[in-house]
Amino acid sequence: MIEKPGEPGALPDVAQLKREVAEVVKTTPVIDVHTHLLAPQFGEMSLFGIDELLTYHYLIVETFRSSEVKPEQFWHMNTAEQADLVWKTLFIENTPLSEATRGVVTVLNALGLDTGAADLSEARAYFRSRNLAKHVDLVLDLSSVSDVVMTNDPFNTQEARVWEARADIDKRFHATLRMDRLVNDWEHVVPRLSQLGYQVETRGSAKTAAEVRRFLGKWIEAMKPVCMAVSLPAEFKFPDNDARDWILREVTLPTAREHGLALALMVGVRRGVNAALRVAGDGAGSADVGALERMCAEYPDVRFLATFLSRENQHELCIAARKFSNLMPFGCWWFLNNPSIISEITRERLELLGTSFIPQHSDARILEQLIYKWQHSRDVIAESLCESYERLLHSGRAVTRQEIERDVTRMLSGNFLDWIGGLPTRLVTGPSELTTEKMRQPEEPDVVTTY
Ligand code: RAT
Ligand code: ZN
Repeated sequence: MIEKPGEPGALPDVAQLKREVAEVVKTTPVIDVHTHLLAPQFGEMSLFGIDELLTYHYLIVETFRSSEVKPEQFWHMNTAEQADLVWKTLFIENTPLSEATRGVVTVLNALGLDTGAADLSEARAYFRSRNLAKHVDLVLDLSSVSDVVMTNDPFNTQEARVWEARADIDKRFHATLRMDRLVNDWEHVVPRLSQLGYQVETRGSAKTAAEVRRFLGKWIEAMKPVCMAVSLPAEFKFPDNDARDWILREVTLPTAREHGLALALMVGVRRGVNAALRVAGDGAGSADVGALERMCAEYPDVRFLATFLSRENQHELCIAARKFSNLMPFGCWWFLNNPSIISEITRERLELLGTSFIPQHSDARILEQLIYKWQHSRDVIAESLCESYERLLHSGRAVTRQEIERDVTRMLSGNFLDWIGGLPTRLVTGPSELTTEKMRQPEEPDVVTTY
């Protein structure tokens, strides 16, 4: 039943509406649909603590801007030395005003640590004293994150060992089968697949495509991913006449179909703009949203999640989503994950799409980042949503607390659950089918993922 101003449950008072919206957005559990976190069972790949927080690549670039240290010097330091330098440069010698620096302050504050400490000794002692399992519970609780979607590269040998061992991975952590190497680095992937025993050749053939699909099928069986994902360059075209187009058409999209997996496209990255900065050296570029529209039109039976890195592409993405019901916009990605831009994008999406989008993901790489990324984003999402409810009120329709809860739940978890058809269960069973591949995994060199 639609509540009118004055009817029971309706919230015609703006101050009260603001309080209710803020509370609902703050406390509604979220499924974090794209992170680089790994469950504790992944051992040292599962990052947490002050040294990792401070050596986040977003902060490394900011340190270069405010200190004399050159990238080569920085990369020669150990993690603790790097963290000390970042702390001194960005938090003591400068005021932590940027989004990434403020994030560290939010985290320290939430954990009851000194946000203006002269050095890192107190914070280091705190994290050393933590039991990881309990710490994960605390962080998920403080961030109201119910489920974390990881990024899993099937070519990462270190990670592969955990999947092969069929470890009992924390059920709140879900896999994404990341396709970047296959889709964007086909030439280097071919020798690797051959080494693993797949009959593939650089010049795509039906046999090669079938073999790569067989490879992905095994990983899907092992990881039970919630979806597949790939980042694409700003110049991405579809259709195109290159290896990427072939892989997408013959491998990725048929795999999405066969396994009923949604495909997340993250478009607009320019990798290695300044290669000396390593993981911190990527940039952004405006992309062609038309390429995504053409893919949605050609593959109406595949569900796409999409995010663009350039601010300029956001409006077109909303319009594309209005045209294709197999397209779900998600998140304010990477360089867009700042309050001013989240606010703009969320308001634009609400105006064009109602609640039929996923407003945010964290992209967290270090566990405690969940605290700040979600706290900061929720504040802005609440403001944007409240603005929409206020306009609606002004037009003559007051909302109820139940409606607010329904809307927020839809955006923070419902849309994603619908899209992926529910969260899969990873059953820990007998020996993995991947064991045969394990025998062939080269011991050296390890492929360490940067995705
Ligand atoms: O936001 C990030 O941390 C980036 O480095 C990327 O990893 C990006 O999110 C990606 O998934 O490619
Ligand atoms: Zn990411």
